[in-house]
Amino acid sequence: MAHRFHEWGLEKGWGDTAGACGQTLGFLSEMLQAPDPVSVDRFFSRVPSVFDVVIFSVHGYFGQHKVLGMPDTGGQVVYILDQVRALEEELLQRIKGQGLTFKPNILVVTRLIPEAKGTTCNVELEPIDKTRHSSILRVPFKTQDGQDLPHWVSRFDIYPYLERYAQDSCTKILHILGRKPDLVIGNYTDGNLVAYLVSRKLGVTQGTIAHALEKTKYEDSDVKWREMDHRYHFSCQFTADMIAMNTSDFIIASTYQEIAGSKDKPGQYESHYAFTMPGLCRFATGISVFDPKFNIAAPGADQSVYFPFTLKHKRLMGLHPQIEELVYGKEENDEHMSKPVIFSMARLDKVKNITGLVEWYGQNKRLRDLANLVVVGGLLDPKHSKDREEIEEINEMHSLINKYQLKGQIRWIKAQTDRVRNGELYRCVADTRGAFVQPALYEAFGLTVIEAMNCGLPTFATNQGGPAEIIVNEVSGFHINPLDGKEASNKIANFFQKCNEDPMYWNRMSTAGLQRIYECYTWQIYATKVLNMGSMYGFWRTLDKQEKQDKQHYLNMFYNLHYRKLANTVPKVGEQPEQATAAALPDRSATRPKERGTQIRIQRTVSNLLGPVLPASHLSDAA
Ligand code: UDP
Ligand code: LCN
Repeated sequence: MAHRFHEWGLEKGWGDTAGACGQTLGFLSEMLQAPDPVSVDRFFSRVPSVFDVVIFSVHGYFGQHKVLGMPDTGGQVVYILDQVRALEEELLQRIKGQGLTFKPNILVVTRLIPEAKGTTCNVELEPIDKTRHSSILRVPFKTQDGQDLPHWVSRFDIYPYLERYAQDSCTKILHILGRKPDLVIGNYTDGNLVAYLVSRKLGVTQGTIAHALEKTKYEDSDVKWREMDHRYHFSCQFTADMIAMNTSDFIIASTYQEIAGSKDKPGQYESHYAFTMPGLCRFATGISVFDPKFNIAAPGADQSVYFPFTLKHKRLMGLHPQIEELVYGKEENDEHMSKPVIFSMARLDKVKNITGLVEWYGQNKRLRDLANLVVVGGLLDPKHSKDREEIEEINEMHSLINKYQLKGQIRWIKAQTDRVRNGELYRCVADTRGAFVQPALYEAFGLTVIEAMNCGLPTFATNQGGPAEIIVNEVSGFHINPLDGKEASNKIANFFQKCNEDPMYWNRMSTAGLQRIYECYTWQIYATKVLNMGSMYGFWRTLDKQEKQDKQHYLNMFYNLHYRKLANTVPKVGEQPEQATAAALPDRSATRPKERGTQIRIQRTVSNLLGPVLPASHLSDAA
């Protein structure tokens, strides 16, 4: 059979049985006769074109254990590791179905951080748990004199290191794989810029995942870029995003609203269509959301970790004493323990609005009578944090807990890095017939939302961003408006009141949340879609060469003449901005009054740092 195929000019890979080969040929013929999205997708899902995949996720502490909740280390790590498992499984199935015997390879390339803070971020090559052919490859940033940069660098300050990083990574990847990868995928601005540089060098298909573009997270971040640049370096970031979006062969978004927004709010990508950074540049047609490179593949949650609280035989009873201590503290108090728990967990960034939730709770007496509040996030002592925003939020948490006298009604637990125990924590909250609240000012997707729903916990989540699409309001959970705390806290209070009147109401909401997850948010659905994209856009890239080349030349020029200068203005750790390149940024004198405002903010932070701190009993430092 293989011989006959060869005679006809067909290579191996049409199927593992005669029936499968016939079917693939049938799909080809259907696609040639009547190409529509379904037939094209069906045929390309059979084409053996993707075996080796490289995924760049550069910033934060990227590891498999003890990293979640560390600065810049959140959902993207979970997303990528879970994604790799699902992609490997799907690749293995496809290769087998194609009748081939190749082994796939997936490399997640991140930064090697010598000062790893008890994580494995100082290890160069680490196999990924629950996979056979996937590893994390860590490549260090280099200082100007060629030494490995020892410490973590904020995602906002990362730009001057990326070009050298891309070159070093490329060399390592080729060495490990022994060949070019078939597909390079970037994650977030830094990963996407590196993916652009590597795919340009190797001439391979480039995919883009943003996770959370920063532009829509901060009001007027484009127009006010100059005020914010010393802190966030948006001039660099937005430019890098524009380059990567445009060079990329395809873009993977988690939700529709990420691309095109809603009635009231522009989408993350949509906001990049036309914008101006005054005095720097104007994008007239940055990226069009009608470009066929846009796709939606929503992530899932690892269902071996996040499963319903009702599956008694799978519950991790051995963890319950630790979890009870986390949630209730050492001195147990019957009144405290009898109430349902409102639970929230996030990095302690401003945009996550955990402090907002504490304030809403503090101000709503009815809610305080109905339920207790447990929040997991950040560190408890500002002295232990190096993250600018986290320090401000820690101080704010302490001051709110004092201001609203929340002792006995709140537990603030520091970031929890053990995913398995976190899964059981969600379920223990469900045992109290509690609820999960995700109050972010803006959330790109919101993995905690689907984790909580997977565990059967009724969920209230922000109506700003992905959760508005994950949850069907009042059907599979509830939307809350993070800009109207009074309304949000009343909505939560109404829910608990209704549950008191009709205990089945809680069960109905729990089941409806689970149903929504099983229909739309699983990793298996995700992996199928992404590999189809790799195959289809990889093919398209070969057809579209001339047009693509012209655009690519323009973007390369934009990178060389514009982006590079901006990246050089970002101070490297322990260095001042370069004199010569500071001129790349226009005159800052126009923003002086705002800079005075910044100084005032910094002074306030210092006085907060010196302010009173809460007695330790409300806080849990347990690891
Ligand atoms: N997470 C955690 N411990 C924490 C805070 C967060 O394990 O203290 C996990 C959380 O369970 C989720 C991820 O980190 O898997 C956060 O993802 P999400 O999409 O909610 O937000 P992101 O941090 O990516 O903005
Ligand atoms: C980053 C975020 O901010 C979250 O909203 C997403 O859920 C996460 O990445 C995974 O995509």
